[in-house]
Amino acid sequence: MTLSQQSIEQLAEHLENAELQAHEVVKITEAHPDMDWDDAYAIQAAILSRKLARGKRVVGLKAGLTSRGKMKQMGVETPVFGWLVDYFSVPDGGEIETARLIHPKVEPEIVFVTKRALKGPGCHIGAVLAATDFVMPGIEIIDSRYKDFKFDLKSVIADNCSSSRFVLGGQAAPVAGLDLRTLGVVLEKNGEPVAIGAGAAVLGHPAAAIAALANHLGARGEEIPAGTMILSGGVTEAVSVAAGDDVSLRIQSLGSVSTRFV
Ligand code: 0L1
Ligand code: MG
Repeated sequence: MTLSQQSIEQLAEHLENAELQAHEVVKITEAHPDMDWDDAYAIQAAILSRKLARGKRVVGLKAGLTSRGKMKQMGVETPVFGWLVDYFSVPDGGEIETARLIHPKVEPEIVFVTKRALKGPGCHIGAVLAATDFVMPGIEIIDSRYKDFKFDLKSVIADNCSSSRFVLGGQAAPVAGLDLRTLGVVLEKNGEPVAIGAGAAVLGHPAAAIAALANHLGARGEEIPAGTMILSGGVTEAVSVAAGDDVSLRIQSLGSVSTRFV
């Protein structure tokens, strides 16, 4: 690590204020070009500590930048990982207050819920499928706190991977009998398809994103607990939204989920 504990806490406050006050900031690597991966995840953890200290609860985890579409869109090559807290959750069909966000985008996700703990290193898709209780559709709303949604990997990790809101819905289905690679995904904005894909866009198999998260946590002596909800990453590139937009996601065999930006 290159940053002092004091800098980590100051950067966490700076990024969390940007989220809570819905304003853009310049990417933090401009002022801290030598920060490393551990610094970035330490800032992310310090933002979470601030929220936990105010009584917020972790309700899930996420992998991001797991599809070629997303990697190409953001000009990066590696998946990233973050956490989801209670107030990020929006009910299926519910409204999202656009004024509380900066420049939101939506992305279609295959969501996993575990029934057994998963621990790396060496976690693989077989272990993930054996430990999965069910999968379901989810819309993730990402909202980078960085100017013009432009960042490098360390800046975005520190910003908790642009996490902002999520909507779960549709049908919860066990993975037995489903080929998650060939599940068709259609994201619609105002009734028009705007992004179309299939599960294999996520690291070849969406369970690979969950295995990557378990291996990432394992390297830090942590695990994915049983009963954890995990967003496996956008299947397609993310789509910008504005107040007045209706968004719905259909995933083959898993039904649909929707939200409205007001
Ligand atoms: O969920 C995601 O894929 C977001 C990862 C961070 C990069 C971004 O904001 O697109
Ligand atoms: Mg995502």
